[in-house]
Amino acid sequence: MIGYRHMGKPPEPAVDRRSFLTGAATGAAAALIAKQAPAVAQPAAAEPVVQASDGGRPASDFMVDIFKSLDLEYMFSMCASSFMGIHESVLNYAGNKNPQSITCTHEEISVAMANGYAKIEGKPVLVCAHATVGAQHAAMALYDAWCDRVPIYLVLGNTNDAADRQGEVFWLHSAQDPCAMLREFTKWDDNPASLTHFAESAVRAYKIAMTPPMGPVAIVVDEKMQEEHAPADARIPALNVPTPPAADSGAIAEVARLLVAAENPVILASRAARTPAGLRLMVELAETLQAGVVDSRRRLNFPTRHPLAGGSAAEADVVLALEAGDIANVARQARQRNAKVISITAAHLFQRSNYQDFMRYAEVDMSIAADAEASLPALIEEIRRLSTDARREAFRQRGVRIAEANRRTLEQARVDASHGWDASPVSTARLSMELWAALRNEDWSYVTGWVNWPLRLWDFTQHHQYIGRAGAEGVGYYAPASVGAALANKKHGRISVSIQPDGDLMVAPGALWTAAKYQVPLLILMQNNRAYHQEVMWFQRAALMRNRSLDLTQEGFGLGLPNIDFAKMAESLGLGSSGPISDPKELAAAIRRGIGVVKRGEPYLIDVVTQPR
Ligand SMILES: Cc1ncc(C[n+]2csc(CCOP(=O)(O)OP(=O)(O)O)c2C)c(N)n1
Repeated sequence: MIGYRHMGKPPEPAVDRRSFLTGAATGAAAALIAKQAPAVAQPAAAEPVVQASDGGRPASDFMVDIFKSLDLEYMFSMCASSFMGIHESVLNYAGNKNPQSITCTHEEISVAMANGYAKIEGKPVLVCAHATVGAQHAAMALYDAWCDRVPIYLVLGNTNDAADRQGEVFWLHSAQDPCAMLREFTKWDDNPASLTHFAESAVRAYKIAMTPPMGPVAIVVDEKMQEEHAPADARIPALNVPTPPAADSGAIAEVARLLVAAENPVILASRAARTPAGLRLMVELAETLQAGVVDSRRRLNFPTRHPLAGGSAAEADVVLALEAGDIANVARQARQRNAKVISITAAHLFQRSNYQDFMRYAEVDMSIAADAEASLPALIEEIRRLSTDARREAFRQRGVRIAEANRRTLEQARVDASHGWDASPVSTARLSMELWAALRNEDWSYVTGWVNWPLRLWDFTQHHQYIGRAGAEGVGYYAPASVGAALANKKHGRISVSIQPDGDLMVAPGALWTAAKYQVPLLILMQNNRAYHQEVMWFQRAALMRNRSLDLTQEGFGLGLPNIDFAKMAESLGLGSSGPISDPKELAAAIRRGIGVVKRGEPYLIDVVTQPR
């Protein structure tokens, strides 16, 4: 098979449909293949297993029309014969636009990139992968998306019919039920038996992925079906994404009553703001009540420097938990002091058994199975309706107290950040603040990083400025997710930045090449601590508890000796780069240079050798 990258324009005369199916080529195509073919024995051409079409368009063109109707902007994939019909239609029928094919060097990268994209754009791209092997590579990134409620739209090519499998590799790469291994952490999957079935399932899959709680879906597309003839009257079903489920009016009235009467209500949020509108609603809710917001930031749920950003559930008399994850401890402690806990989450509407991201059972006082963001408008209105002048005055005084406490917390964070300011290797606080100094007047988006200084000290005000972490904390997420998010940010003209852990980048460094190839404007600052530091800490804890030597920290946990030269690595993958930088005084100039490159529309990597965290 010839690679499209090498082909440029399709050879003339093009491979005819029949010979394409049998593996034989004619004319210029045959010459080109002969020139490029590896000198290994090729399987004998099989008999045609699909009749040439009668002149109608290939079914995969129709499939691509479906993807267009779903407004899937990109197709992320590592190429494979099992979805070659679709891929060819994307390139030659759709003109490589909506979806545009983006080459990824690993299916885990395809899915993690789709994850980052979805968290910025609020919708999926098309991800195509080779059944069995592709699904296996994609699995961890899908699990990240599952735990993080991110819509991923995965299409797995497969040769369903044993009689169509042309040799050993087809058998190895096909399965009876390719989605089986993904089923525990996908919301829905299907293996359509006809084109009509495919059309319905493709639209249904989008609908299911986008209905809160959002999540990954997978559809198998039969390799042979892609080569069928699409009937002229083939119809694309109309998409109708359901309105997200909102809390009913009785529940809203009771929640509002409790919150208005509370002396010290606190709002907990983890994935409450699904959209920019959700962030605005969160601000409206907090300001209406003058209640503090504790944001565990699986998304940006609240502006980080808002006077009400912060608080403590441990002192609250009413806790309102909005898509808040693990609240079992909060609920138990609240129960002990007669405080009330209200939980609103769409998680109740869809759960599976084996992978237990639902965490400990929380004994809350009100459990509302609804999407938090969709429930906020009615809740805010009801709080306003119930608030008397006297209550509003009490809210105002509370707001002043909370703002003062949060101002002190911010001051403390500034003091904490100054420790080791001139240290070499560079402190992660210095790294973060040098980056912030260069960014603060730009339109920016912090697309990755688990260093928490930016969230403590930068002024995040907009939903797209932060996308949260890996849902399942799987190492290997950050680099590709940041590339996907930066690709989504590109058309908005935003500067995407990431603080990239070294261990994470080593899982999927191919993401850098994709960033370079498609000119993704992303500034990557390495948090190169030359170790899997999280696990170093676990090792130290284990050894200390056993009163044994700590000297082995570099064995199995270190990423130094040999030190990885990330600047050279980036350069070899097509990115501009600087470093390694160990002297903090060199940082500002390198960051300015990097931002200049990113503003030209290209990625840039600065290797910064840092303190562990
Ligand atoms: C796929 C996977 N394998 C192993 C782990 C265990 N683990 C958690 S953190 C970590 C180290 C990550 O190192 P790095 O990305 O360099 O960040 P650092 O801890 O050094 O800040 C590892 C290996 C994991 N979370 N995911």
